[in-house]
Amino acid sequence: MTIYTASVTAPVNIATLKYWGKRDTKLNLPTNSSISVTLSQDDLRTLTSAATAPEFERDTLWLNGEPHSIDNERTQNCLRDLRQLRKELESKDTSLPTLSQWKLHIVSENNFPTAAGLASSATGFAALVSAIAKLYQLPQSTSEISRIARKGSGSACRSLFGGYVAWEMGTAEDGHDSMAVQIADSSDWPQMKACVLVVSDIKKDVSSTQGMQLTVATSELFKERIEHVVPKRFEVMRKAIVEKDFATFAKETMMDSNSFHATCLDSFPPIFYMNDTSKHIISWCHSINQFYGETIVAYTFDAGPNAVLYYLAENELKLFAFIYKLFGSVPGWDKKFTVGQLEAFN
Ligand code: 2P0
Repeated sequence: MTIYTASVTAPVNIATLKYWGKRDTKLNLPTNSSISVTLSQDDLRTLTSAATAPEFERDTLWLNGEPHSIDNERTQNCLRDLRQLRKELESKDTSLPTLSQWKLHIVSENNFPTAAGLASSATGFAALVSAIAKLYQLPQSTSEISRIARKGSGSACRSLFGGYVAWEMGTAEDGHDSMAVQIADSSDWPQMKACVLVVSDIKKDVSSTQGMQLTVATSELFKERIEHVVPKRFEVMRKAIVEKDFATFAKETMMDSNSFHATCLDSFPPIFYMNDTSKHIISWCHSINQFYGETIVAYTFDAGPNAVLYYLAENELKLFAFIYKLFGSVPGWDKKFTVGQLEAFN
């Protein structure tokens, strides 16, 4: 039996300008563009292998050693799009094996705990889509493939690139212009580092999908955010990344985290993702910047209480002298990462 296989890894991305709100829940089309930083794959990643053969009887998926249903709409949408692209390739070159007609066996594994609030759906769908795109030898660009990953999970489209990444919301109803693009490579600003402060590894009680729909439906502040705040911030943050202007990047990152959590609080009933420890971390970051008389650290929080800090390598000792003094140094609660490169999946 001939089995065709391909393996890829997909890295974690942490948004500095948050995706929060969908204008189309089926296609995962966002209400605003977002920006993220991709962490190094040496640290956090999903490894996915895809295999196909004419003898395979059904599509199967194994996640972290457990069989997992593939019958959900999001996964089916991704598989359908990928098979369609492969089919187009096969119809142009009839000597190609007909992989588009065969079933897939997919095995996926994270090297970080799923519940730690580190966007496992993003890396999961990014790796799944990239692995199959590689298996099918699709000629499409990474941005084009990111459109398919987006249908699996919105933030997944950003994990197809390394370095500094924008997800452009697009305006088309069919979502063909809603995809990820790279703003800068990790080598363009290699001094940037990130640290995750694990405040809690308990799974969040309001999922991102539920939370963002509640915000869209009930928050007045949200309208102001998507119409006026984010479009301006997107341009300022992109420029700060290109110009390696840490003070501006940090200020916009912190303000955007606060803006996103403010819209959560403004939802009805309100959504609380941060806890008291998260709020202490915010206060202390401002105190640290004030103490040094310059911005050396930025915080950001996703849909959970864990903090991600961004800082430049040259300030690591300055920052952690404070962090350990304030919060102690329990082994493993602070995890430091570099910004990651990513090889093209094809
Ligand atoms: C982000 N988050 O930009 C924001 C910030 C959480 C807070 O993307 O429904 O898991 O799969 O499209 O991508 C989490 O949302 O939501 C998220 P779906 P997703 O990273």
